Amino acid sequence: PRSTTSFYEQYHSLEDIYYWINRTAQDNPNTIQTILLGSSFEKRPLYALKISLNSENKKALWIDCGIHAREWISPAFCLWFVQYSLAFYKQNQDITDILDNMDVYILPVMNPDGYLYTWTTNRMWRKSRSIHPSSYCVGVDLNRNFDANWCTEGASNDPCSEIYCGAFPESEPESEAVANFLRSKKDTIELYLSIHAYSQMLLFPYSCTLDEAQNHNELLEMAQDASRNIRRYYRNTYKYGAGAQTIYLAPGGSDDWAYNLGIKYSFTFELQDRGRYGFLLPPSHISQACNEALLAVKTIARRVIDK
Ligand code: ING
Ligand code: ZN
Repeated sequence: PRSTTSFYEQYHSLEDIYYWINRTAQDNPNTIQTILLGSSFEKRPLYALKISLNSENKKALWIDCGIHAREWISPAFCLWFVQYSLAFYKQNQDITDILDNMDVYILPVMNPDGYLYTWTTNRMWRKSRSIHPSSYCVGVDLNRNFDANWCTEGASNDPCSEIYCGAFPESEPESEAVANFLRSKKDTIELYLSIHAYSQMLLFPYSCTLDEAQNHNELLEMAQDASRNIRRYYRNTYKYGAGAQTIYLAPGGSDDWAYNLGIKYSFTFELQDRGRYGFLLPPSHISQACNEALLAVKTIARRVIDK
């Protein structure tokens, strides 16, 4: 890579990401706080960063990345977002308005055990790395492990499946830690975002049923607005819609669960690309992929703030 390629235009090992989390918090003591949410099955810490530029903030935005191990662009986006927030506060109007009106919680890697496994052993691993008493197969699909029509059509109760739902809702320490934190903050968090890849879609509840969410039209307008902005500024196409209607029935997802908890603005973003490289998106594409997602965050957060 050329020497001008920045840290944020590369993928990073789990060890580097932990180092980055520490360093970022240390370097920004007045604005960034680390929060230990819990630990993974293999006992790695689950750290979230809280960006707080105004102590009287009432609203909050939550963004989680790396729920699925092989979707490397997702943790890259969480790092990108934190860096952009620190660098462009008071420089860019949109991020300034977000940070003046919301605390932001960022979980860079929800599935650290799986992420590490994709760096060492199997690049295409999706699930967590928990072991099950009754099977030789490893891991749970953390995005099927939340309590939203858990383990119905679109998930599997076979531990060997890529969409294994786990033994019961929140059976996994990673999903339990996130659910516990969101429950404890549910009155302040107004916008929930979960970052995945790939396929370029802006999805919202429901994925666990074909029924429409109560504020479906409002969510649709927000996603449509974000998709239009991406098309205008980056000449790229993002589909949008309710998950079950747009891709497939998928029960137990985090966005549906957060929505049912009472977070009425809840989205799952599927970042680049549409299949050319798939999960193996080259580092040279990180910048545009993250800028597109950032524009979607700005567009949707603006509408939540203006409520
Ligand atoms: N896609 C998501 C998945 O877990 C999804 C789609 C979104 C499911 C929201 C449930 C809720 O299958 C990827 N790429 O992981
Ligand atoms: Zn995913």
